[in-house]
Amino acid sequence: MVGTTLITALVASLCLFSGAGGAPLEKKQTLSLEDIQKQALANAWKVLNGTLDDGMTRGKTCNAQTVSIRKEYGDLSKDERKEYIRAVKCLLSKPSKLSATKYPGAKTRYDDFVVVHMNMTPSVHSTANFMHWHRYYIYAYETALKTECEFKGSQPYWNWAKYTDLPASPIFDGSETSMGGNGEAVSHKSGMPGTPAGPGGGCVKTGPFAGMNITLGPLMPTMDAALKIPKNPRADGYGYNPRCLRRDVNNYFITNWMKPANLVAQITGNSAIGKFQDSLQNGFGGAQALHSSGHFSIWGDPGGDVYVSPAELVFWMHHGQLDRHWWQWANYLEAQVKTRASMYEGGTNWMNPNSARGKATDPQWLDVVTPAGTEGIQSNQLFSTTAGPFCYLYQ
Ligand SMILES: *[C@@H]1O[C@H](CO)[C@@H](O)[C@H](O)[C@H]1NC(C)=O
Ligand SMILES: *[C@@H]1O[C@H](CO)[C@@H](O)[C@H](O)[C@H]1NC(C)=O
Ligand SMILES: [Cu+2]
Repeated sequence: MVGTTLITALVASLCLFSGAGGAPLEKKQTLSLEDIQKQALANAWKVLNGTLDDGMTRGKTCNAQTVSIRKEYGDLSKDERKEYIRAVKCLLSKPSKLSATKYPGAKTRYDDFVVVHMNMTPSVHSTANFMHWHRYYIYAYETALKTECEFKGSQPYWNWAKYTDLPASPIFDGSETSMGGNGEAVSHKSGMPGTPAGPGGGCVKTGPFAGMNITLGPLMPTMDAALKIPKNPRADGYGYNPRCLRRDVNNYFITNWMKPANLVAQITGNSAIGKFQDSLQNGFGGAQALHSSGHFSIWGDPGGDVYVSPAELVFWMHHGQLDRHWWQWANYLEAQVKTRASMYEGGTNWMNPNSARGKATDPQWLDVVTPAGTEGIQSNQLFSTTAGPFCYLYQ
């Protein structure tokens, strides 16, 4: 109950200073995750409707009629889920646009996304552009689904705090409307000291993606070495290494570190973006970090591999939630919307905390998965989900 303790402490310290202006602060004490979502959405609508200024310049093309709403996977209808699955399968079946000599492991259009992430990993994690680049990256994926595979919906997300039994959730239940089931139950140890192994660990053999192979990596594997996952023929991980998609979907992280109170504490306890994004990656108030906890809730190969993780099909729903969490933080306090929209803080290389400071004008790159007309787009165009190239809100 780390999160609850923190909120109690926060509330106590707020009360000390509340005085005459106590009313708005009292409201804060009872904020639930649902309240945060409700407030964020209401404020984001005001921004879109022009009744609240977030400091961004936006054209008229993104408006109440054109904005798309990203939903939780479990809130999609079965037909909507099937349509998403169809589009993902389509990307998995189209040929790669990369050089076969440089990237022999990249066979499909989907693999192009994995290579781009592998190439950019050190410059887009624990850096100033962490949230911004990944927002852009998910948008590129959603755009490819739409423009290359006629996808009719919006990119769904996985609400970390929604399920208490993740393998049984609509995302992983192995039904025809899931993203494939958990990996087969195989005896194995956890790849992370101090954590229990999950109930899977083997190949995904149920649902629409049963029997699927991945081909790139591994580069930074986190599974038990006894599982003997084959090494990539090349040191850079770009060689062709066909092997089954493995998962170890587990409840350890969601039940310990991703409860509603953990999410609320992380959002309400970090008012500057530097601390907000650092604690998403390094943990907050004694809890494991939400970002890595999401990855490790799926685990497996490549789910736990920071470089190759987008080859895990649910990567996009996990990072969709990360993007939503940031959007909630940026929007849930009306008086902070303008300030938070343009906050930008941190370095430019994950291995070097003293690397050059990121600037809001830094260009961001996506190589062969760049959506048309967005080459080298600056971070400051990626601040709002309804400005720059984006036009979406979260339900
Ligand atoms: C913004 O516009 C939409 C669509 O017209 C409407 O449904 C919504 O209530 C408006 N929200 C605000 C906060 O004005
Ligand atoms: C998956 O990879 C294995 C191991 O290389 C191979 O035997 C199998 O034929 C591949 N399956 C598919 C569907 O490509
Ligand atoms: Cu990443």
